[in-house]
Amino acid sequence: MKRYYQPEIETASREQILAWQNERLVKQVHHVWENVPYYRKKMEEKGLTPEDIKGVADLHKLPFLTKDDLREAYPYGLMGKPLKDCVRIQSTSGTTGKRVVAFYTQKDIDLWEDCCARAIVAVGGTEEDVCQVCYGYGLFTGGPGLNGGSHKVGCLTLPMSSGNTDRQLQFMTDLEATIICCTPSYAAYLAESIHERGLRDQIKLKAGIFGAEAWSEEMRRDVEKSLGIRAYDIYGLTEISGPGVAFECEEQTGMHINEDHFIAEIIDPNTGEVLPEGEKGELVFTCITKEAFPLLRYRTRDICVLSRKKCSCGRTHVKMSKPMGRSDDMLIIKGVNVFPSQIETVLLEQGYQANYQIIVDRVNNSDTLEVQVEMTAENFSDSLSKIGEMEKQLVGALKAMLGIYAKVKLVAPKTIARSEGKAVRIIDKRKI
Ligand code: DLL
Repeated sequence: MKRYYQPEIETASREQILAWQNERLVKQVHHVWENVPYYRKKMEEKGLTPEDIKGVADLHKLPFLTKDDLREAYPYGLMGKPLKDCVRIQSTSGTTGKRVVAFYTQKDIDLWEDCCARAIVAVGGTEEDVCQVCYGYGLFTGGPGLNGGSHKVGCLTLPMSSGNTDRQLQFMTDLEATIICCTPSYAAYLAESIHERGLRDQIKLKAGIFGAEAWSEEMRRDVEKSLGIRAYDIYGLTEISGPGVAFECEEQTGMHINEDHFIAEIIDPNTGEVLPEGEKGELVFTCITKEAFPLLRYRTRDICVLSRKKCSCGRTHVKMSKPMGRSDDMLIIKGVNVFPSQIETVLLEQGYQANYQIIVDRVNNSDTLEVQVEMTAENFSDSLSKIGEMEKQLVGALKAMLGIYAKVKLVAPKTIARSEGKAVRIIDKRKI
């Protein structure tokens, strides 16, 4: 059976990988210097010219990019190619103000799909497989990325997108899907629905590729057992391309980062200092092959550890651990990026004050979001029907902002505990 999609790259020697990185980084820095005035200015502010970057050893000299830069430069300020050379945009799941728009040339799409194809072959995918993609299609990168990867491998691709569980199960059974790609929480939900409907015997799945949100080893074992599959992690972010920046192999002990396209560093989130291998910190990526959206030293805010321990699968690319948290306050709920500031904006717009608490939990492997908000002296009511109406209005406004359902519970003024230090606004009860 084919073990690698691009064996010469995936099992290249460390020297070869470093040689690629050195050469591509130098070229990329020149590309960015010449085509992205926003970043050139940042380099100039540090007194740097492209000649100062001779290889990976000089990477630490370059300035960081953050989500704030992306917002400031929105929408076109970080493009490395004119619009006429771009063929696609994708965007993050966060909404209003927090949206990130990433641009792709045809070559960018091609290399991104290669990364997703590597992930599919790593879980045993071949042209004999039927690959059911139930990540969202559209602006979200999950569906389009894995769809492209599945085509490249030659699987029969079922472009299902997310939701509509009945239809998912019908195609899964009728067309005998063997690989499923979705968020881990949706996988758990599908598993539950399969058992409820007594369909377990009709399921031919052998592997799942689950990512876009944090999930635990316990959840892996649960899903593997209930679906009779092996469950693999996949990582990525819109800014850097989408799914497939890193993917798990048969060893299931971390995700290989596609180092021929992305150089990974781990930094101390407080000082920005690069940490030695094996230490936990914030993951930073430099894209060395992307043309249209060539981010250098992009701070992901994901906290993890890198390891170069030899992997039994034969791949030589560095492995990242599952992200262990974030260095900002972004929550990922049902795969959707949610910033507490978005919730606060809605509450204030709707005439409430910033006395609220966000409670996130995971019930039956599915995320739940509840917002408890104090009524104000002005809008206080003790009529249950009036409170019900006010809650319903907030649910609608939150849905419009976040794109997901949040349960709203209005409470009497002055009942949410005040804090003397930083307000405790988020209670995340999920055990991940
Ligand atoms: O979630 C891309 C993706 C799609 C990855 C499908 C995997 C599968 P964004 O919406 O831009 O892109 O969100 C990126 O999601 O910075 C992490 O915090 C989180 N994330 C992504 N994959 C994982 C994972 C897609 N496997 C943000 N485990 C990232 C934990 C993940 N967190």
